[in-house]
Amino acid sequence: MKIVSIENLVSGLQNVADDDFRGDNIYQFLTDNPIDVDTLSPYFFWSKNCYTRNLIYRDERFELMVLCWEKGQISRVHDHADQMCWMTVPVGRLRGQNFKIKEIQPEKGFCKLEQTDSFELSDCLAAKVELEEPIHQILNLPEFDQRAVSLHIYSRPFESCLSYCRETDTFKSVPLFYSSIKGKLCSGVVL
Ligand code: 2CO
Ligand code: FE2
Repeated sequence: MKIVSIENLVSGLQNVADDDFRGDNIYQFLTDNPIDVDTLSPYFFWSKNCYTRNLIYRDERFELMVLCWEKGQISRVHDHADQMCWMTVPVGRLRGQNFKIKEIQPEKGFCKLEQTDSFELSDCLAAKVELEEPIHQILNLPEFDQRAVSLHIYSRPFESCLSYCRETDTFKSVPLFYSSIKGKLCSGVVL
């Protein structure tokens, strides 16, 4: 199968009509356009502390970024602020775990979650975070024993999301930050 440079992936996405920028269309686009990892590597930054979020392209309609996961790094349990999300994993493997809400009292910041399905991503397989069940966690499990890189498209871009703590059954809005933008480390970011 052909592999596609990040430049061509971005221009392909820019050319998608507004009405088509949703669900299965972008999923299929990612499936049909596996990324040439060499063209992504200028955006790779690794940190001992947390997975890094590296912005490649952003406009009003979507943002595209790569996340770099050291062995064992995991995301928070979180949502995507009601925005659509598609992802692929061109390097390594990642486990996704979905959750559903069992009980919620928003005014108290209380939310009890229950695990639902899990999925595994590798080899440029595409996945979407479902709007109907948007709470999830992504894990580069220690047993995978390798770094991983994931490519994410969010539409529209969002700068905060809800983060859920399973120990205390609480949730709150948290800000999201880029580690790098267009291949340059953001100021104040320590790797
Ligand atoms: N949504 C998380 C983030 O943008 C990564 S988990 O995969 O969706 O930081
Ligand atoms: Fe996520």
